Amino acid sequence: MSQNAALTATIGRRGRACGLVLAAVLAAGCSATSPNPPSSLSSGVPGSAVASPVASSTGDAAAFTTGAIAFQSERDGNSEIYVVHAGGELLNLTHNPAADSQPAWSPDGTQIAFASDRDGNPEIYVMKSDGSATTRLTDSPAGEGFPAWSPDGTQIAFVSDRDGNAEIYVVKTDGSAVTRLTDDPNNDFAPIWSPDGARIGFDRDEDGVNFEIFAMSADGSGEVQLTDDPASDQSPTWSPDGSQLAFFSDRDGNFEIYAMDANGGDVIRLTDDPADDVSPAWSPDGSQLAMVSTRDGNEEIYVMNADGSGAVRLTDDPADDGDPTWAADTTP
Ligand SMILES: [Ca+2]
Ligand SMILES: [Ca+2]
Ligand SMILES: [Ca+2]
Ligand SMILES: [Ca+2]
Repeated sequence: MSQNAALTATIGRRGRACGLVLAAVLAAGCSATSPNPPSSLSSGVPGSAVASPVASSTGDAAAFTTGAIAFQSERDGNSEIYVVHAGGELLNLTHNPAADSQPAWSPDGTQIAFASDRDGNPEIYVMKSDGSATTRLTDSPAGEGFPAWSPDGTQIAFVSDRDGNAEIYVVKTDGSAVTRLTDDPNNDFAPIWSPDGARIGFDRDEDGVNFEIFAMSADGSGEVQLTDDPASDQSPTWSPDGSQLAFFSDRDGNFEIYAMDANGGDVIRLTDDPADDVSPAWSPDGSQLAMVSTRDGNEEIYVMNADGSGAVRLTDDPADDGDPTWAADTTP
C-alpha cells in the first residue's frame, strides 16, 4: 500500500475516512466518504498518456457560467482528471490506468498540475489544460501530491513524505530548486497560495482526528494557526480577493463548508446538510464555490453561491467525483 517504509503508521484521514497512509492519499486521491483502494498499475487497459478528450455525461451543465472546473473522478474505472467548461461537455484529460488526482490550475488556465502514480509511486505532473504535453515535475521514491500553483506561475507547492512525514515543499515549474517549507512532526497537507502570493495556507493533522488550518509566508516563515477546534478542519482555499479562506470541518457534527476571515476570525457555516460537504473551491470572480457533497447518495461536484445558497449539482455519476478546482481562462 505504501511505497515508503518510513511512513507505515496511520497518519490520519482526509475527509471522514480517507487514506490511512500518505501514499494511498496521494495515489488514490482524497475521498470524503470512503478510503479508495490503492490503484493497481497492472490492472486496466493501458491508455495513451496523450489521448483525445472524450466527452461523457454531466449533471447540470448550466450550473456555472464562467471559466472551467477541473476535478477527479473514478467514472471510467480508475481516477482520472476531468474538465468541464461553463455550459460545455465533460472531458477526460488523463486517460491513464494509474490514479490521476488532485488537479490544480496554473494561474493563466493553460496548464493543470496533478498527482499520479503512473511511474510507480505518487509524483507531481503538469499537462496542458487540453490534456496534452504531460511532463513529470518530481522524481522521488517518496509520495508526492497536493500540487498548488503560485499566483505568478513560477512555482508549485506540493506535499511529500520524503523527509519522513508529510511536509509542504515548493519547486520551480522547471523542476529545480525544491525547498521544504514546513518542519513539523505532524503531517502537513493541502497547500494553497494566497492570491497575492505572500502566504501559503495548509492543514496539519494533529493526531489523526483533529486537523487545523495554518498559514505561513511563502518562504515558510511566520507560521500562524488559524483554526482551533477539536474537529477536523481541512483544505483551506483563499477567496480571489484574499479576504477569506473557505474550508471544510465536522465541528457541527458532520462535514460542512465554512468560510472565515484570512486571519481566522468570523467563521461562518455555508452548508447545512446531513451529508458530507467537503473540498470547497472558489469561482474566479468569488461569487460562487464548487464543492463535493454526498447529499444525492455518492460524491458529486456541486456549485453554490458564495453564501452557501443555491447549490446545483454539476456531476451525475455513481462513481466518486472529487477535488474540484476552478479557473477563469482555460485556453492552452
Ligand atoms: Ca487514471
Ligand atoms: Ca481542528
Ligand atoms: Ca453536511
Ligand atoms: Ca459521483
